[in-house]
Amino acid sequence: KEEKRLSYEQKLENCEHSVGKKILEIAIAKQSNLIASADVTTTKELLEFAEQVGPHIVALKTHIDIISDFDSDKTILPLKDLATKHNFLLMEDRKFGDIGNTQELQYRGGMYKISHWADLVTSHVIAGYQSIDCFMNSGVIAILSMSSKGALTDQNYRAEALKIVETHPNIIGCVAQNKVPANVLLFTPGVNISSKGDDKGQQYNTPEHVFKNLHTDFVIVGRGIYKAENVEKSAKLYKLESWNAYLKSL
Ligand code: 5FU
Repeated sequence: KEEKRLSYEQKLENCEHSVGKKILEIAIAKQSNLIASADVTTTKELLEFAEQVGPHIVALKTHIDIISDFDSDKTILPLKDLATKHNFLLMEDRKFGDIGNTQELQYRGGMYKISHWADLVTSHVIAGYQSIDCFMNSGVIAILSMSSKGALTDQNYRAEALKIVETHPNIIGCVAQNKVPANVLLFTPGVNISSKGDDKGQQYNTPEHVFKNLHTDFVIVGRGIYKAENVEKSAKLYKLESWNAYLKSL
């Protein structure tokens, strides 16, 4: 018999990390499990996008280093205000992948000062357990496997990575394309309703597929929303499809 998935309420009871609790509380309050990926390249586009999708998402995922006119006062301050206004978290998809000392410098310093504003950060765990110690101000989402064709995250790698995910207190969950134990929050990118992939190796599944087969907790949608003709409408559609797929998977 198939193992049942846990509800957000059940996961909230088991969750110990404050940011993990927060994202679950937002999911329950907004009836949303959608994370919008804001892969736009100017501050203006980023803020407009956040304003449009804000009411429908639990978190806004950024690649802050693709913003061509980044400025902490003009980019981050208004973004934080929008996050407060619409009750969503900021998730920087930095995919750290270095030794702890270097990651600490990248996380706290440089021009982006990620530790000052990111509620969540993504990180590989390829450098080992201790490399994750430096992320003190954010919840960490570990990369277990990737959505692109030919990714090297094979079963052995995933099994070893999962041991770190399940034991490191800074880690709240992981990004993966496979099922994970019910106590780990699962974030799944590579989600699109109308496309199967792109010509650069990206592969897409539907919300229905990932909730039913992977027991995903949160879907991450980029081009399906920010490239849509009507961004707000598309965010709403992905929110409803994903929430219904979650309810069906219970
Ligand atoms: F870890 C991962 C992964 O395995 N696949 C991804 O696509 C992260 N991503 C990110 O999700 C990627 O960097 C994009 O920011 C986003 C997906 O965007 P899309 O436009 O929906 O393909």
